[in-house]
Amino acid sequence: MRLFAAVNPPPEVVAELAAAVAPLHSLPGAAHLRWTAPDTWHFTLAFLGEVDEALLPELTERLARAAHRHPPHELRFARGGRFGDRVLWVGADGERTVLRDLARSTAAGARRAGAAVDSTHDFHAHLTLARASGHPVRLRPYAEGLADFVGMPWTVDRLELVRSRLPVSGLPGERPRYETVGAWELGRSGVVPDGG
Ligand code: 2AM
Repeated sequence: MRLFAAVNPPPEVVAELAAAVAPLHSLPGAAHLRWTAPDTWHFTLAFLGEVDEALLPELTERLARAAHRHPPHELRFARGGRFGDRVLWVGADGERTVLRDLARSTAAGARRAGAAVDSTHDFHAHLTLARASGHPVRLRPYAEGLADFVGMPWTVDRLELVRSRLPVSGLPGERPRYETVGAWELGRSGVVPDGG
């Protein structure tokens, strides 16, 4: 199964960011971008790719330990950025070094469990808002549209392991479906209880 580890912002923070992003949909070329859905917005800490189901017990154990080693911390979404004209993202302000350390532990734990986590790029906190779809669009005005954005603070207090199911229909605009398969509170041992 295709897996990644992530942290998810609370709904009011997502709503605030969605309001800041809304005007960008009127910029030239916006219809040619593949926009991510606000209800799936997250910071990816580690992308695990295809993982054999047999690795899940050890992976779960390792990720629980990684979560346990880092305290809850405060972030804000802040400022737009881009990877060339391929990806438009929003970054983070606040206790970013804690998030980075959590990301490094998560990647290391997943690697020890046998997942082929990419080790060539260090963690760069970014939430993908839109991706190029093949039709060229200049992303600079989009990133500039978020240059002054600084959102409300939120507390990162749990690490999630998410399964990603890629679209199979081939219909344009169809997005991957995400399903949380494990969650651990930061700074504490044990899993997040049901409904928590
Ligand atoms: P991205 O937003 O920077 O593209 C699910 O695909 C999540 O895993 C996305 O948030 C995506 O990050 C991230 N990811 C990181 N590396 C990836 C890769 N090589 N392929 C697909 N997704 C990747």
